Amino acid sequence: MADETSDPQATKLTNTKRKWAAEGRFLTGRISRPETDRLPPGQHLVKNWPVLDLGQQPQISELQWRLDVRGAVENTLTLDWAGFLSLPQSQSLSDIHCVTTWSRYDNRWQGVMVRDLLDLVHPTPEANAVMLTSFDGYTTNLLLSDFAAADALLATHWEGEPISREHGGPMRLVVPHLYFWKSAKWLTRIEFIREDRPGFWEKNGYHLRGDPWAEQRYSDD
Ligand SMILES: Nc1nc2c(c(=O)[nH]1)N[C@H]1C(S)=C(S)[C@@H](COP(=O)(O)O)O[C@H]1N2
Ligand SMILES: [Mo]
Repeated sequence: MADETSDPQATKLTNTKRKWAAEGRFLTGRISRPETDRLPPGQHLVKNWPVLDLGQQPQISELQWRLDVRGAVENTLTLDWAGFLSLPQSQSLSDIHCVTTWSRYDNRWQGVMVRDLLDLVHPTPEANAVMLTSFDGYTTNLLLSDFAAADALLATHWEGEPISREHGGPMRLVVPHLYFWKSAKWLTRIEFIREDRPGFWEKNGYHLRGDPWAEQRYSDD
């Protein structure tokens, strides 16, 4: 084994990742599920893609667009549209599970993996959760371990096309392993916080975490 301190590849970044791995920092305890168990309890499949939001669908030009990343991080970051597009681009295929009981399989997303953003900002050891804020005033909270899921994506494209305004374009979050209300459309601010606290729907009766496999729909579940 190479001595990690003398390894020229051992950048600050890889050291941070090793530390996270050693701490088991982003482990969710989830296991992969067989295809026969793909639909979470109480869900039904749809082929279309319903639109759900607070009713206000902000129109954000590329000129106005900003993403602020702040709070418990080593490097705060403000990205404009060009800066965001210059981050590593990835693709992922995932299912949508909405708390209103529809699910939609095999959505092809393209954008920036949340993990690539985390590598840039380096959450501090105090960061346990994120509060997300969108251009329409919507907020939602996620544990850092959920936000940092391997398939969580800051998505700009769906099925090869720019995400439409009604579905949260030009950029929305996609966190496939939680109910879709956690996947903020028109995302503009990510704040890393020490203690998890409720966002909009979570204050209005929805579950703080929202795991569809555990049917965490409402807060009194
Ligand atoms: N900014 C913002 N994001 C949001 C919402 C919203 O009202 N505003 N609604 C959430 C809810 S409840 C759901 S089910 C999904 C719906 O996404 P869709 O309209 O693309 O299907 O967006 C989530 N993200
Ligand atoms: Mo929803």
